[in-house]
Amino acid sequence: MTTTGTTAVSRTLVLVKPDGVRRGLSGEILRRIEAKGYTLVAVELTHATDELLAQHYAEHEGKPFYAPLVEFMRSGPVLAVVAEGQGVIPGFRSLAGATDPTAAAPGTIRGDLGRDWGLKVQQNLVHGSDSEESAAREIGLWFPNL
Ligand code: IDP
Repeated sequence: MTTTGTTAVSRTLVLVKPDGVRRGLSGEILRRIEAKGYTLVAVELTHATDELLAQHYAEHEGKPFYAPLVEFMRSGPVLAVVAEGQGVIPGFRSLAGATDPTAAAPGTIRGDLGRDWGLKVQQNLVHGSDSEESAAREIGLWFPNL
């Protein structure tokens, strides 16, 4: 038997990216988060600024997909969400599935709902923090008053 051993309650930052909002999938994505048993702590529809995105994606600066990624994230509103629960950081990433929607397993958000649209950047519907440190940093960026 394997276990992730995550018993602590933590918080993660989820973004429904512009493709998810545009395609009317925000409700379905929130439904999956709640159906898993996580609690929604904050939800805000927002149009991200270049400055916010530069901070959010700082680790990817210099990579070939960085500029198209930021441009895509600026192409429409984003639904920013803080979700809370036991093991929510790895748990939401399991719900989201692999980065590439074509490779993402069925049953996951990206596997069930995402597609490879043949563009330069992967429009993969959602972002989820990848560690405790990232979650704290990203929640501070998107929800400075939380
Ligand atoms: P993640 O969102 O699954 O954590 P990251 O590696 O953190 O994936 O990349 C951030 C975002 O950058 C991805 O969600 C995707 O939109 C985009 N991206 C990552 N790798 C590539 C790539 O190789 N080509 C195009 N876009 C990419």
